[in-house]
Amino acid sequence: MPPVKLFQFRHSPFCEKARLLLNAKGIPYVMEEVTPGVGQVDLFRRSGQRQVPVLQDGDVLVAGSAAIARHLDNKAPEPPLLPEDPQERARALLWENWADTTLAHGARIALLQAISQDNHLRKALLPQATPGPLRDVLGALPGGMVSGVSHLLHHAGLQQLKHALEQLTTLVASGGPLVGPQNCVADLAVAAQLYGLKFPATAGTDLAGRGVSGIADHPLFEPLFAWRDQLYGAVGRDG
Ligand SMILES: N[C@@H](CCC(=O)N[C@@H](CS)C(=O)NCC(=O)O)C(=O)O
Repeated sequence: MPPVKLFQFRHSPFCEKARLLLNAKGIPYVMEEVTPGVGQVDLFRRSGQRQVPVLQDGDVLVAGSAAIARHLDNKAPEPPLLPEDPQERARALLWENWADTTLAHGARIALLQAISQDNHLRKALLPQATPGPLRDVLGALPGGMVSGVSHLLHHAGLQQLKHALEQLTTLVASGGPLVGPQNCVADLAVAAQLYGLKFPATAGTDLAGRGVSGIADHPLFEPLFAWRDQLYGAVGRDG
């Protein structure tokens, strides 16, 4: 049986989520980097949609990180990504949905702004095949500048993100999982969306430890990123 294949953008948080899920399951996988634009046309032909991550498991193609999580639980029930207890399960699914939508949106805005202000971050991220958010940055950065207006537009979103991160930091202070069993999909989905806020070691030496200033380097959020790094260790994604 050939290993499963993950079609991905290296620095996409949703692809990081898929990689964390595969790691948590202990399922070996190979990665295929999708070229933004042209590669997505090919992906559309195969999967009927143009976004990554897409998982190929034999003849089956699964698009989207949540669908991938459900697929992996069906494929290999142990260890479960979702709790068995119906109420815990519902909680985990709500957490996953929040991470994939609200947290993802806030983190994306924060990273876009950080990239516009941080030369090193821009250089480290842009030479690679550019993931979705970064393609947007290219469009939004005529001459490498972001207008004052877009800063104002993003301000409320950034504040909301910081508030959410404060609550998360409080919740993980005990070191335990957010919901259910260890390495539950809720925790993995949240951890994945922290990717660009403070890049983990898996992002490579150019990026590791960097991220959004005011978040990556703020002592208030240290326990949150320590929790994230511990989770990476627990699923064996710390190299
Ligand atoms: N809901 C999807 C979101 C996936 C997503 O937003 N993927 C982005 C990369 S972070 C993408 O493929 N963007 C390219 C595009 O939209 O054309 C999931 O959970 O996997």
